[in-house]
Amino acid sequence: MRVEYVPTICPYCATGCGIYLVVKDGRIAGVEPWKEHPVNEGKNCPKGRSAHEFLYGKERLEKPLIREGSGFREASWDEALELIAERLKGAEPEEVGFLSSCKLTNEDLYVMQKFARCVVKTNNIDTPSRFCHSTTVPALISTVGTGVMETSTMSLEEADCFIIAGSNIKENYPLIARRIMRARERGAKVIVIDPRRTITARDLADIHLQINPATDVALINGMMKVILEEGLEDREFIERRTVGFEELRKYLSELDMGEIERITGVSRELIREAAVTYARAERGCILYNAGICQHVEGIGNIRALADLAMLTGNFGKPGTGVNPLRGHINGEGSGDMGVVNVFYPGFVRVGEDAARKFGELWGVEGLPTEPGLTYMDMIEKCRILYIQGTNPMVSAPNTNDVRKKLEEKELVVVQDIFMTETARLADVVLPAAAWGEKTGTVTEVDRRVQLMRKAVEPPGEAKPDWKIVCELAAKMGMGEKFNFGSAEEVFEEIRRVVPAYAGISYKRLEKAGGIQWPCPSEDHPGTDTMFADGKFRTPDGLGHFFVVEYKGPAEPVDEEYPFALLTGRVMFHYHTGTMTRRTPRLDAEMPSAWVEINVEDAKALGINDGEVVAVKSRRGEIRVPARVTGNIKRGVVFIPWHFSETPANALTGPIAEPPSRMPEFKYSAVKIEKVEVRG
Ligand SMILES: Nc1nc2c(c(=O)[nH]1)N[C@H]1C(S)=C(S)[C@@H](COP(=O)(O)OP(=O)(O)OC[C@H]3O[C@@H](n4cnc5c(=O)[nH]c(N)nc54)[C@H](O)[C@@H]3O)O[C@H]1N2
Ligand SMILES: Nc1nc2c(c(=O)[nH]1)N[C@H]1C(S)=C(S)[C@@H](COP(=O)(O)OP(=O)(O)OC[C@H]3O[C@@H](n4cnc5c(=O)[nH]c(N)nc54)[C@H](O)[C@@H]3O)O[C@H]1N2
Ligand code: SF4
Ligand SMILES: [Mo]
Repeated sequence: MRVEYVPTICPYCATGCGIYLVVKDGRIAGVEPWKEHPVNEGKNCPKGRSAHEFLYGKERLEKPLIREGSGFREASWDEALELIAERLKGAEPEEVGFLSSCKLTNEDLYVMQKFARCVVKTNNIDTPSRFCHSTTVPALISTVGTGVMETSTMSLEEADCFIIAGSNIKENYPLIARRIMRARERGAKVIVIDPRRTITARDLADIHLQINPATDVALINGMMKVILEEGLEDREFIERRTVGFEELRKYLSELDMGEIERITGVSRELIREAAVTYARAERGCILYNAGICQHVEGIGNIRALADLAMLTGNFGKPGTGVNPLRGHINGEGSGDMGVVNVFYPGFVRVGEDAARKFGELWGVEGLPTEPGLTYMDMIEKCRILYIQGTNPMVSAPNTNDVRKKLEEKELVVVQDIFMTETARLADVVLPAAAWGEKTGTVTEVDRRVQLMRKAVEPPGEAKPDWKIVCELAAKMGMGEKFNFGSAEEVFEEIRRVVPAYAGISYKRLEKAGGIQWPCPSEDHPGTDTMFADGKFRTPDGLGHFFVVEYKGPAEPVDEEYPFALLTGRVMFHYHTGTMTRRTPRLDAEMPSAWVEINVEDAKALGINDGEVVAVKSRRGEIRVPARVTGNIKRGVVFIPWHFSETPANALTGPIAEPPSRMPEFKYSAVKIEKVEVRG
């Protein structure tokens, strides 16, 4: 038997842990630790340890499929691509939308956006980053000039105080949590802001601010008020490196701490303790994620956190900053590659200049100059949808409505590795090669570009995503612009058009741990810490304070819908479950969903632990067993959203206005009812 060890990167979260794939006779038989990999040093969480199993899961797509009646028939690649090309040729650019992915490689994504812009001539392209960090990008661009993690996973150990806001990091980034634990062993303090007493709060927090959901702005304003009252602000930093402080100071001085206590549900003593602990730190590090981002007022939440970091001068050193935790394996890369309705590759803003610049680089005329539609707006408005590596029937808000919209479309193409809930509604299904079956790069949470290597052949006729799209371009008469012979050739073009990637090559990426962008030239080592040169990336190089007023959620609880529903994740599952629920070891750990409810609330409703209850919102209803606990606040309930048979997103709904168009996954008004048992 031939055994081979192929070094690669875990396909799940954006931590980007290294693993070895053990290949026996052309099949991946297991995963082994990659001890020299600097991110995880040979450790992996349960998902990483079983990362190969889903490849052999049921419903793996192996052939193109075309709808016939209520089912599908197999088709040749030629026939399937011909059909799509004909429909695309007959459509106006604004009628077509591309829902792309944070799961695919940079090469796959770059080719997809190039197709949308060069062939269809539309900026209607977006990814589930819309649901993840669409609030981060405008918030941090307006405050510090760029929406990226400012330190690195490894440098977290240099921090002496962490604020972990709206992230259950111990479950969702276990190998990043390990760095925080190490820092803590050396004396670092940890402040966790979360309405639930999560495993993160339990195991990592010195101070847990168990706030009412959607009240973070009030809390952070309260913390800043304390810092100013105590004279703990970094005056020199504020004067030299920022603008807008005076307005903020004045606004904060007028706030009433009693009111802040009432809104947040956190005592002023605890707010004070947290504020002083952070402000006194040498290297204070803010890490935030979905609990902060996924709100209609998410941009405000993040601006307030940036204010807090600027007030205390926590920038430019390893282990500092206001750090968004990109979640998906290639969430960062999807933005870098321009798979966004408002950015060409390299975050060049859509407009006349961008169209001219990329028109010259690509040798194509008439590139689109107007911003395209966002994820949910494409589902609403486009006649033709090309859905690649995303599963909106489970991951998008208000899934009952998404189903209706998809059913009304003239053409839905789904390019995935499995027959997903979304693929079942498609007209054409295209089988993609998965991780492990193709080569390509991904960009992790800390701007770390890494190489994923092909270990085995894809099943049946499945092909790498970039290749499928190149073949479709050829069918549309644009083959010569998509004449790539390998993923590496695509990457060479990426290097030419994205300056931050210019110094990165496949050769250099053979090194464990990859390279962090910006990396402008081949002799550049990559960038561990942003802003180390003393300048922000704003046009004037300064940090911009914002006055952020507390506004609250879009759909506050009321008498009819008295509970605030939070949705989120668990360690063993990943998003819509297409991969982890096809991994027997993981599914056995956690086979179904539940609703977490406070002991007192359960008592008042006469609900016992384990009893199935109905959870209803204005948009839908699901039935799940109650998990009665003291770890969640009164008036708040939590449902993990990984389980499509009990879809949490049947309940969610409100979406922010532009620019973020972020769904409020972290607050929907619901009611909980006992389910009548009929005898
Ligand atoms: N195991 C696993 N790991 C993952 C993923 C996965 O699906 N499974 N997904 C990856 C992706 S794409 C992402 S984006 C990340 C997400 O990572 P996290 O942000 O850690 O994920 P969530 O569990 O969605 O939400 C985090 C916390 O926000 C809290 N929260 C809810 N509302 C509020 C609020 O109003 N304020 C505050 N302060 N907190 C609130 C919730 O109680 C929850 O504990 O995880 C990544 N890692
Ligand atoms: N209620 C609620 N909803 C949420 C969230 C929440 O906290 N609460 N979080 C939101 C967040 S942060 C995110 S990031 C989104 C995630 O939402 P999605 O990205 O839509 O969810 P995934 O399950 O990761 O979907 C990835 C899809 O890609 C497919 N796939 C995997 N590998 C490949 C490949 O190589 N090629 C192709 N073509 N396909 C592939 C998988 O089978 C799967 O169908 O969900 C959002 N939705
Ligand atoms: S922490 Fe993330 S990248 Fe690391 S093994 Fe777990 S899922 Fe994979
Ligand atoms: Mo995400």
